[in-house]
Amino acid sequence: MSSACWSNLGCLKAHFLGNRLEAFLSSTPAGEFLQCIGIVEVELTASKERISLKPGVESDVYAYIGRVPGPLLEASEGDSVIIHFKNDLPEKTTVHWHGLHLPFMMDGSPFHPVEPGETFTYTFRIHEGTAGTYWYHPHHRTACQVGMGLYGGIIIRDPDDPLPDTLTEHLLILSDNRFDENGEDRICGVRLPAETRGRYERT
Ligand SMILES: [Cu+2]
Repeated sequence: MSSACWSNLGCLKAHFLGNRLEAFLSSTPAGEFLQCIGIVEVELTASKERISLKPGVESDVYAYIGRVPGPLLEASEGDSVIIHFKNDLPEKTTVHWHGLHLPFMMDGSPFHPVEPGETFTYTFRIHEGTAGTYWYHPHHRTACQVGMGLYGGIIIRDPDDPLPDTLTEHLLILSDNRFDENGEDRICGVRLPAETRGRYERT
């Protein structure tokens, strides 16, 4: 099995499974490819963008590589993951890898914010027994930044994935973006009613 993630670094991931490796090599420079075996290495930038989430209406959103939701991160148990993160937002942020077991420093907690204009490289290994579906999101002003569009899916696979290749997968991400009918932000830029404030600020 081989798959490419969203980076422009070239190939990102591959497994040695007979001649499928050769097929991958034929379209990718070998040197670049060999560096990536068992490694998922991607670039991820958070930035403010203006996009349409609803036909005919544009909103100022927070996006990962210009997308809401952010790109899907795929890895397998045993892989090493390297995320070159850049914060192009006008405020601090983090990337928290929700549900994955990894070192505290790499967990994108509120204790390790990435300042505007700064970069941080998240590195961690995917443990055995992790296969499943997860998501990533910030942990700085969490409700606001998630509500503005910062979230994306993660799929971790068992190297011996029992699902046949012929099966088509669809990942469904349901989100509760906070914009009004005119596309205006209704969570970050507004003062929330007192009765709801704690609920949002303490998440
Ligand atoms: Cu979370």
